[in-house]
Amino acid sequence: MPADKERIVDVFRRWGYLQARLDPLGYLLPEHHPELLDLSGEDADFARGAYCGGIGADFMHIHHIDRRRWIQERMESPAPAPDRGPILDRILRAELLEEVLHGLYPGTKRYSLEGVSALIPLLDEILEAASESGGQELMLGMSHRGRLNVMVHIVGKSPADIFAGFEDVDPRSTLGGGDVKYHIGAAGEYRLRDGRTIQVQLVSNPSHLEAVDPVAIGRARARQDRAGVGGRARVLPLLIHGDAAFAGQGVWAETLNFADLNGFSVGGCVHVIVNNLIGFTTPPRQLHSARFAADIAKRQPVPILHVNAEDIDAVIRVGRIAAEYRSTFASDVVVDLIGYRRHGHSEVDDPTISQPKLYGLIKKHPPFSQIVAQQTGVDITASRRDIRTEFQAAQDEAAKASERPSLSLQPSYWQAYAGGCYNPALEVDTGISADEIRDLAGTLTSYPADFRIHPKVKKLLEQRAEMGKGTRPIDFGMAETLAFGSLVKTGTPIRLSGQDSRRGTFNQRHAVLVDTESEAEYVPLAHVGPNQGRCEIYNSTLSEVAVLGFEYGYSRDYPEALVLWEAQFGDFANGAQVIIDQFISAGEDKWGRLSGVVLLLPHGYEGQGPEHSSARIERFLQLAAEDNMQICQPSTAAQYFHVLRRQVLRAWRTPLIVFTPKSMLRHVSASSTVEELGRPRFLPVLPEREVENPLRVLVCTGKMGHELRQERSRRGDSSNAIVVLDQLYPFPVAEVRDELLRHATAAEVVWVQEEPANMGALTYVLPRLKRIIAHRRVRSIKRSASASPATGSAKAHELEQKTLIDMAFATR
Ligand SMILES: Cc1ncc(C[n+]2csc(CCOP(=O)(O)OP(=O)(O)O)c2C)c(N)n1
Repeated sequence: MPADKERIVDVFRRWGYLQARLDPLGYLLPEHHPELLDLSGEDADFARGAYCGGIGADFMHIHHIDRRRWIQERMESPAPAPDRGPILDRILRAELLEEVLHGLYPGTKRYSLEGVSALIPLLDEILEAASESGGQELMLGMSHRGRLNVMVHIVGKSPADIFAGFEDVDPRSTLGGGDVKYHIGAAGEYRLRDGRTIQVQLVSNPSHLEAVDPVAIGRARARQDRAGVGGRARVLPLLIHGDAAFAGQGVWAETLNFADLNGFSVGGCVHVIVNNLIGFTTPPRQLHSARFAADIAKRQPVPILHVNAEDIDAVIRVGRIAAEYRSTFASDVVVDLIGYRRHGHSEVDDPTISQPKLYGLIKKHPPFSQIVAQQTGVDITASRRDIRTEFQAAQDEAAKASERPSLSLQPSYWQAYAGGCYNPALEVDTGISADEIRDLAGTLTSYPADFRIHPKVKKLLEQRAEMGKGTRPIDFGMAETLAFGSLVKTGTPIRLSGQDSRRGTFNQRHAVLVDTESEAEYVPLAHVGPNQGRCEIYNSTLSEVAVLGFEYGYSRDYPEALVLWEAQFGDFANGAQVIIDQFISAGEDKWGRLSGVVLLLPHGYEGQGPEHSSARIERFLQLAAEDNMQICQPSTAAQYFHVLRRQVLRAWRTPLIVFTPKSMLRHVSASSTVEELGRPRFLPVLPEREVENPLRVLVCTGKMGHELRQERSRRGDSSNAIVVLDQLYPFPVAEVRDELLRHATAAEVVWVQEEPANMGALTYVLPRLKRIIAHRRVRSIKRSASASPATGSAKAHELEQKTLIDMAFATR
């Protein structure tokens, strides 16, 4: 291109999208950028044609010159005209599905796609293009808007299955459980033009907008890992967003940050914003500071392709560019499909109250199918009638159904695993022999001869080697590496991520050794045996919600693996509360979908202040019902070892919440022997071993048990038995009863916790203890109820802790 032309076209490459004709209703007016206005002549006309039509390509922020050139080339060459006939049929079907539902079920929410029905042909084109570069599976995450339509036209569900949701057949089958029809996940097959198929997974989704993003990406990564070489091309992740949610919800931006990270990348995700230029009743100028909701994607070198949802040729062209860009550069790409919303937010909502002018305009605006029919000169009367009849028949079929249809089968890799209530028959032995420990310890504490090890790490590995030989007590760090090592050795894959997890926040893990001169890495866990499972331990981004969402998603498609997320301190886990509440706690109840994800949450009152003390045991206990999770606080290294191995060796798949120690990590009283790791199983209750015929039984969990024992021996006391609950949920009723009955001389049972009265396990444990031992007095020792979990003063903490322990030993 001559230099002069290049200069002119370059201005359009940079700013042309601001003058593109993007909004079918003309609300989003072209912005008159002064640099563009001044340009005229043949070259400017050419560039204007390329960059100011129905596509607004915003890509000049991408610093990779090859990627910019690739887009330029696409935008500046003529695009082949698509065959509009079949496209019209797809738009007509999408719109008629909504119309028929509207007529049959007035006053029912369905979150219609009308106004952005071009989504269906857009997805068609993305899938066609993705399949041409090896795509065989689609992992699709989306919220409510157009979801039912996508289920029929992309996931391949029968319309009768969708109508059954409106008929609400078989309500007894979901009493207290299940989910609304526009949140439930589905699996199906998408048929390509040449008859081949793409397997589609539509991820179950809560109402919480964008929360599904990291879950879908984690699921995609798991399926890509399962597929092995070529997995990134094989599994296409695609997220559909609302414009308001895209601009407003941080979880999306946190998820985008995974794009190029070794442990989290999925080789690019195609994002589609179904942009109806409104969020419920709120217009764009109140929803985002930038001109476009999509602008937040510019935080990374990701192209944003705005497209007018009523320019069908442009929509098809954008679909192809997006899919090909993803496969060429393994990059994310955003398609901003700009249309409108024909009805209220849901169909029971009146939009004329907040947007009277806009909705006056929309009422007069013809459906997109009519516009395309006119453009193509096709009479759609007969097709309309035939498609309506087809949908009507589907409704008849649904009305007669007696059973709620299942929208997806679990993939075959779930066959060996069970959810539901705890079943003791699924228990397996988790101990390993002293020989195995010695062998593993040898491998896990060695490194290549020329590896320049850090002196502190060298010492730690030497100590671990002694632990393996039984000449030194085994601490938590060693117990964990032995658990991981023994599992990967027998083929179980392990995936752990969290902030600074490779070294460990408390300098306790050292899963990755770093050469002091070259910073080369060595992972002993990757060298335990010839046919070992993958052991992946990643430092995560500084996010809770996106990282936990990702790992939960990963666990959904990798039941054979031990998948763990570690919070830096358990206090930060509430940044991921939506994943805990909406997926981990309720996923099985709402969607029948299982996960064995493990949360490692450092917890304990050690004077480190309000945000480094409490993982909020009380919140997890409040969520616990129907055996939806296991909540444990292993108080010794051996208990930690067994609970980790139990989680994956047993066929029961339910999430595991582990409150992990901090100061106790290396504390000798929490350390274990080789024999304790060889014991068959995890013990939900650690019984009293020293005191006979006590006057009282102190019951507690975690670090408290060690502190109470220490104080007891300092006092030379023999009247208090100390019983430690290492599992809080499912509550080990039988074990607690046996232990309390064993101490029949004790007149009272005292629950002791370090958390304030409104926190910790108090309100959960007390009634259970009372129920078990109705005839004895049950009381509790705890900090006073408090708005903040812990004091900010280390000295105040010590005073409090001392008082607490004194009170525990005080007789009333
Ligand atoms: C995290 C969260 N906050 C609030 C809501 C309530 N809510 C449901 S839909 C909606 C508007 C969404 O607008 P947009 O993202 O543009 O999608 P649209 O419905 O317009 O397709 C809101 C605020 C929600 N579901 N999730």
